[in-house]
Amino acid sequence: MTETLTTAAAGMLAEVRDGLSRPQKELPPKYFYDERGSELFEEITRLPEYYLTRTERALLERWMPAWIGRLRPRALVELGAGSAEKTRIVLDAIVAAVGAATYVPVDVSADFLESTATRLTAAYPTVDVVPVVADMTAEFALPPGLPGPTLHAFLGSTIGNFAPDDAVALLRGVRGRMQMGDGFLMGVDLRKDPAVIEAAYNDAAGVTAEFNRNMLRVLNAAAGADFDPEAFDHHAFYERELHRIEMHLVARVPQIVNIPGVGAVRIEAGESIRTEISCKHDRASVEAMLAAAGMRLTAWETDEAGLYAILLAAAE
Ligand code: AVJ
Repeated sequence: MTETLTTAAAGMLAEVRDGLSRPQKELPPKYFYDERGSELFEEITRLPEYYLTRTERALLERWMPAWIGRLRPRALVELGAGSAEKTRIVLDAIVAAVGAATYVPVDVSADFLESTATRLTAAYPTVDVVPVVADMTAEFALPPGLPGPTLHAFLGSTIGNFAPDDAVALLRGVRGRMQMGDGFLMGVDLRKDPAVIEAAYNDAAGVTAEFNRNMLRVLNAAAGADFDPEAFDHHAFYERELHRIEMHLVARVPQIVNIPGVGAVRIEAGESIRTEISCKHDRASVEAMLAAAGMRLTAWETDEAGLYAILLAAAE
């Protein structure tokens, strides 16, 4: 346990040092999510401007019974096990189709996994919950003897946090854990009028701005840094060439941030730290990523307005 914590802390410092020494300073979006960050994200998913979560939920409700009825998976492996709500739609369909199943939530947070496992075990008496603590971008092994076929799921458009090359690397990892006959379920936010996308990341209530600043609080608590979150403005814009939202924290005044193990980092007035990219896709870009990872699309559905897609893929 101590070993894990030490390794994680060292990894964090290396990432922070690395990210803050680039010409465009950046920090990894996984550092949004302490308890407060997860709460803020939950709040984002209920905002009127943030269409992603509710659109994905409606698509899952509409299509899971049919897709699950065809695949008849005996196990569900979910990357970045998030809040359990979207999981429940998939699990409900699996339980309805095949009765019993094994659910493998994969997440970096052991605490989070434990509470998810406890909750789901209580709600699904025929589901065996086997959590795996792992970083989804690194190699990890599934529990041995998982019943097949297995449905591998990556929901919430979290794939958008990865630039195309990194996304393909992640999907290759998924492919490496798939057997022939397994399925891969993913949710992706689609390219559309940039004004609609920008509104989703610049909500009127300012929740996304607080979520963005929360990363600095996380680094203060976890790495002993002395960021002043109030000295940074939230800035989110759609980068049209790269089809992605970029979220930045822009320094209001020049400042020097001290981070033990990293040192003193100078940030000029108006200089920004990029905290997240959220890449938007279309069917062609998704098919290209899948092909590069050794998979092929077997089902694709969008909402009527074409805001969001869920898809199923098979191993080639
Ligand atoms: C959880 C990565 C899908 O990119 O829309 C929401 C995170 N950031 N508002 C997204 C997020 C700002 C979200 N993902």
